[in-house]
Amino acid sequence: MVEASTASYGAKDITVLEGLEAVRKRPGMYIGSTGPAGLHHLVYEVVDNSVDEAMAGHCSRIDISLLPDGSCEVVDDGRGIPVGKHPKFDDLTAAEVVLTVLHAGGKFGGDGYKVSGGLHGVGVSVVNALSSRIEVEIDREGKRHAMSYVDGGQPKDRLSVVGDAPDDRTGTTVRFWPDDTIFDEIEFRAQTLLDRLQMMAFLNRGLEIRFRDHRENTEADYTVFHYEGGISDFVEHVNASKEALFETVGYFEANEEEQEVEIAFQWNTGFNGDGLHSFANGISTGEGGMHEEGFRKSLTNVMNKYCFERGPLKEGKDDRLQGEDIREGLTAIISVRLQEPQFEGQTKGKLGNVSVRSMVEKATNEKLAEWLEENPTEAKLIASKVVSAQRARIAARQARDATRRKSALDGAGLPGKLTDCASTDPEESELYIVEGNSAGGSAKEARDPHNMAILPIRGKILNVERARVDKMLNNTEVLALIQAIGGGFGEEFDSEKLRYHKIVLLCDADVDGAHIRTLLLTFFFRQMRDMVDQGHVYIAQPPLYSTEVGKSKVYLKDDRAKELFEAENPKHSNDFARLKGLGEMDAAELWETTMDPEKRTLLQISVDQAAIADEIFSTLMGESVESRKNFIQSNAKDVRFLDI
Ligand code: 0RA
Repeated sequence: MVEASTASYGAKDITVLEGLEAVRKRPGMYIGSTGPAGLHHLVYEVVDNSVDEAMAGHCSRIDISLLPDGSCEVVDDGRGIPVGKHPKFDDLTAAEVVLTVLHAGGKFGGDGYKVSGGLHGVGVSVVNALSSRIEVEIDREGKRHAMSYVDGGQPKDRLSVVGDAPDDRTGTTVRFWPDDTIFDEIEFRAQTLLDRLQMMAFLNRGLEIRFRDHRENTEADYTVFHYEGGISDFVEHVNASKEALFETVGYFEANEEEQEVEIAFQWNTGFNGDGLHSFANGISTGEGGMHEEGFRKSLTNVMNKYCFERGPLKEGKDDRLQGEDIREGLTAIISVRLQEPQFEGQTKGKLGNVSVRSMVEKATNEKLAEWLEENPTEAKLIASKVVSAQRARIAARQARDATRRKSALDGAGLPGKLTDCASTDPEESELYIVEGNSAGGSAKEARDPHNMAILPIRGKILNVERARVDKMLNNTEVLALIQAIGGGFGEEFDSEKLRYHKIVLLCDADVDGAHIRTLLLTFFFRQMRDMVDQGHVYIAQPPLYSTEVGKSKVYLKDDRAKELFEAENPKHSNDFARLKGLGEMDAAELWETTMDPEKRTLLQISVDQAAIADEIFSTLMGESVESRKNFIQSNAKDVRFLDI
């Protein structure tokens, strides 16, 4: 036996390294990309393993640190990765297998976890494969064990006991240095990590997740996420910047043999219809799926039943409520856990397991109805809110029909202010939304008429966060936007019908410009969400400075470009002019600096974590002046709409 296993060790060892080599050859297959998203994925992959320990009831705290040497350290107080010999790889300890074999994770040994998180469940071995160095410390059975790998999985120090575990503690520490030959960039962005860690803490009630950024300040304290209320606290958090319809957060849960669901909800006085956020095994399901279907169907039935039985709707006289009437102003979190989640759809963000639909539908049928009975004051407030939403919808439909007829009369149904491009191929077509008529004029003159369309926008468009659909449609600027873009809006929005695949916002580099840009982004986020998610929205970057060099003008994009220019031209003596408005450039300059595809820089807008983005948009655009002030004060350095 011993001989056989020793003989086969070499072969197995090679298989192991081949596995990691495959990850290094095609990182995208394992972590999605080698851009920022993939880089941050490494952290989540390690943290997910600790969260799995927590879900199995063995871990109560996870500490994540970004360290000055570029590494990231994750410490948990779980059981520690097992350190004994692995039954299948007889020369390797279990811990070494976890670090070097793809998909080994916590699954081996037969009695692994009941349900496991993990983005795609690829495991810590992938992090090893994509790190220039990784160090693992395991406190278990009274001893501290350590091992390390370099260059994407080459063993440096094999697992050995290095001392006693302090106070008999158990737990795992993983510290890794992302490989700069793999990733485009190896600098972590703290806010990206914070957003996701907070979400994980909400989804795992009672778990304490702490984060500190020691890269610049080794004194920096932990940010602590710890929610005894779990997803109820999540709902409260999302609604914090809105005006709640009532104080209570509703909550119910249901468990079946191999799957479970938790739902928390609260209505606010706002009009958004997309406050439903769902998760499966702790992973955001932004494209919805079976759990959302079950909830929506039951929610509509339960509320109709309530409103017809208890008022204010009358059988035979009133129309049935539609789902959207009920979801207006609703913030709800659905979290399901199940054995083998099937993630489908374009971004793998849609839950496909059919059994989940009936579980959620049944649970909501029973428990939401019960909740309405037990909370009559809240139930009445909801009933009157959903019925007024129903009335607004009917009024909006009439307004919409009227505008449809009007635009049919207008011919192509395109707004008069639009200067369209010649091409009818959306893929190559770009729509520039330009602040102000005079800049609009320059842009029109500057553009490439083949594929660039120009739509000037006057002043500030309506703040859609606060306005209801019927009002919104009476706003000419908003109407022009909807008609030009071509995919409709709201629930009916269809990105297949987009007339342009690049929607480029071109605003002044001043406060008003920033405000208009925020209003436009809010509008797109709320009413044309797929367009944002699919990366069709961009921000143009007109230069901040200009200066004269001899007879010609030089434009500089930002402060950094200005510093570089100054460093390279120490003798340059002209004062720099700060460009305030697009209007200060003529058509040729505008083309040269901002629109020419060969030279321009466009920032692509992405919205990663919808629930958190939802909250930020509400904070910035909603009713509560106080929370807006707080947000702007605490994020003054970083009020950007990228990666939120
Ligand atoms: C395999 C089996 C067990 C735990 C783990 C892996 C484990 C992995 C990681 C990664 C980071 N922290 C972790 N904590 C635990 C089960 C342990 C047992 O049965 O005692």
